[in-house]
Amino acid sequence: MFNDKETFKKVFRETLIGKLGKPLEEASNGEVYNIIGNMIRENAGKNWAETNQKYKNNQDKQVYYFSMEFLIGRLLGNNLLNMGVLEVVRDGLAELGFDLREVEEEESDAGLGNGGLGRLAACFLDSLASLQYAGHGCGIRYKYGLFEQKIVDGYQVELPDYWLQNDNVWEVRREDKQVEVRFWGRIETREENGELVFDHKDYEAVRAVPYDVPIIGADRKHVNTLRNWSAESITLASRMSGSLTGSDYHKFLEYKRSVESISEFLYPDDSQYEGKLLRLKQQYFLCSAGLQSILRTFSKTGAPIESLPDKVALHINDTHPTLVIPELMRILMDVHGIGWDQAWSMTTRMVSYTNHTILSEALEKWPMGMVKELLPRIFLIIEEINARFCGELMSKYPGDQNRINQMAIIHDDQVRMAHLAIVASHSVNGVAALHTEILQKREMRLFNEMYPHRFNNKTNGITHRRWLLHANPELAGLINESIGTRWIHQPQEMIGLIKYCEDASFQEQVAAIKRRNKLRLSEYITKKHGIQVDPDSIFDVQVKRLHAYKRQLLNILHIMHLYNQLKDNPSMDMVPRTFIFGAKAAPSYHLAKRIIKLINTVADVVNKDPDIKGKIRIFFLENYSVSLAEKIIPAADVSEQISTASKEASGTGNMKFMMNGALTIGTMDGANVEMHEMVGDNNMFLFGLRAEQVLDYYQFGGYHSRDIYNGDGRVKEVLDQLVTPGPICCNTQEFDTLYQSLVDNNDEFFVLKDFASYVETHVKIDLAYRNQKEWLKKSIINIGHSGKFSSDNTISRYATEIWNINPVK
Ligand code: GL9
Repeated sequence: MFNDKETFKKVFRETLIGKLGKPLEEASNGEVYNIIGNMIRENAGKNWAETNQKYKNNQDKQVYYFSMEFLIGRLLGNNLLNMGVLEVVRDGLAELGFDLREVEEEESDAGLGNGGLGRLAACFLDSLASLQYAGHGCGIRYKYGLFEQKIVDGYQVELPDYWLQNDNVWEVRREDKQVEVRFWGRIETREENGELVFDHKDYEAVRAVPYDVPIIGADRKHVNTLRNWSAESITLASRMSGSLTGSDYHKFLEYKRSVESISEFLYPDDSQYEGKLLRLKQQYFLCSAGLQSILRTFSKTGAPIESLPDKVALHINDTHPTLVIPELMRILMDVHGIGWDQAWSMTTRMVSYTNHTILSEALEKWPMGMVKELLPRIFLIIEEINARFCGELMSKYPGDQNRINQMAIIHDDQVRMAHLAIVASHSVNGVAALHTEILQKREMRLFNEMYPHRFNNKTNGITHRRWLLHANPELAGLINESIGTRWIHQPQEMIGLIKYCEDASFQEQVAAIKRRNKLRLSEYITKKHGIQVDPDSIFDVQVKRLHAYKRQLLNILHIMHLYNQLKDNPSMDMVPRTFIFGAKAAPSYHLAKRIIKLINTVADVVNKDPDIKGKIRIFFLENYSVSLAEKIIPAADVSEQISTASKEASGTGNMKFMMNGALTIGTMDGANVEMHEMVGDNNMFLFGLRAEQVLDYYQFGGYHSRDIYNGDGRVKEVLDQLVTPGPICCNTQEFDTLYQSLVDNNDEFFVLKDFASYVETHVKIDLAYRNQKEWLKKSIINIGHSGKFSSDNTISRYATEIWNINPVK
């Protein structure tokens, strides 16, 4: 391993020449990326093997985090950081004439996730490895990740994300670890020694081949595994016995195509359930392959199967991998011959479940017939779990059929995955205090009554290694200079920064770093949009998935209002603002796509208007992704966290902005509530309805958005601009649906209701920014408190309170 610059240069040069057969000077950034990536993976290989050996010897309990999404992003920078060689490589490369930042740009993002849920899984993997827990990821190796977004004439266009084009240096194909997953067919039962035996006949076999990615923890010693499964066909020969005919061959090709489609692409829906057969196949494929491989590893230890719950914890990230439950029951009973009661006891001791949303449209409910046909044995097991559970309900609440209907796992010919997950887990957690409270008091009240000890909160977190040390190295450096480096391992020690919040020289340095980050982002924007950006303006940022509840619409309506004010009074006194958006909309989510078009339309009008003298600029940055987030967030002054209260389960972007010194304008929603608890009214800009109020409106009515439209001239003006010919509405009916959703359909997300207080709060931001000393003080206070949101903190709690695992010695 190269621990100093000179050794690195020597090894790098030799490897490069050896592999490429040409001198260093002729290497491209892409080739440099490839060489370094391979060097790092090979170097990590030794520690990877040692970590696995350690697990084997100690027989530590291991946790497997099942998730349909791991939004990893790029790995080179973070792996260099965690290997402790980031500076060595950066400086060494510079001396050889390469810029590490540019080299990093050569890596394609592993976009195997939609947004917060998938990114959380990736942050958790980093923390598990860094805190030296035996914790692994279990996912799918999608050939295409989340679509690439292009903006054409203001509209979103989706392109396939073929991220594996220039092969992936981080993964290792492990054919020796493949397993078989079975679909379709029928179940025959027979008796053997007085026991019922279930034979799966006429099934279709799919080969699951794992690709392992090393997850390198901080200080490089500990290396866990993210095991992503790929679906492949079994060979023609093993499928067809006897002689082949032409039609066999065609059938085989058909089969091969259908099998490979299982790991072909990631469903691009954000918090939206789509009852597609292929999605159900993906879910079972993940659960079955993952579990089989876990059990195989366990069997090699020679320990009795009954001790499995002491050695393995299984976590399901939302309901997507809920089939882990019946699949584990199947393996325990049908393969290991364990009886129902014991299998059930083992399963419930092993499985825990995180809920990530209360949006009803996200609830997974699979049609009974579909489950029964695709997964006949699994369906029988779910039916039995349901029957037993309903029996329990009947004896606990005799005669209360209504309650039983509400709680049943199978009802109305649908399998309710959340109910199955709750019933079979020993722990159910929400992702922020408010969200957990809503689950317990409202959404899952009946289950909470039945299992009061099962529910708990684990507020989300983010890895400060990627989101501060790597994304904002200058700020990290300043923190080191002021409070030392202990915070890197104990992020809560960032609280020590508070004592510098009024220190003039510290403030100046924070400001200078922010300005350099803003300049860097400005260059990026100017390159993409051909428009100059004022680095002294307030960078006001909303980046996240596009969703009605996240209210990008509120943001753009406010900007339209500001613009109207400036048109009326061009000399209006305001600090110039640069509004930055980034958001992907699910391809079939028409309303969300209209909002993107509106933002781009307003941007076009405003950015071209000389009257307003550049006081407002608006940019919609296309293809928001992990790597783009790493450029945007360190440059933000204002973080927009403006969801309808009660709707954003936690948010994690809010935490990343806070950690990078942006001030939040937000509602009392998700983790914003906990941010507010820490920093107080003075250091955050809160506005709008509270969750209680929103939920009461939903329950009891009493909100009439049309009254606000008629009563507030500002609201009327901007809404009319959406639908009457003018600069925004160019004789089309493009924005009619947006208008209708707000006025005719009573504004489900309270955009108009919160408009006035949002406008007012933005005025407060404008005033606050003018006092730079006060602003910087607030910013430093936010940074200081943000250590609490490190995923290291979150993961320690999962480890002790849910999984019962300890760091490996
Ligand atoms: C989400 C919630 O909406 C977020 O508030 C939360 O922070 C994350 C992680 O817990 O989970 N649930 C959900 O379905 N998504 C979330 O972001 N959506 C996507 O991941 C696209």
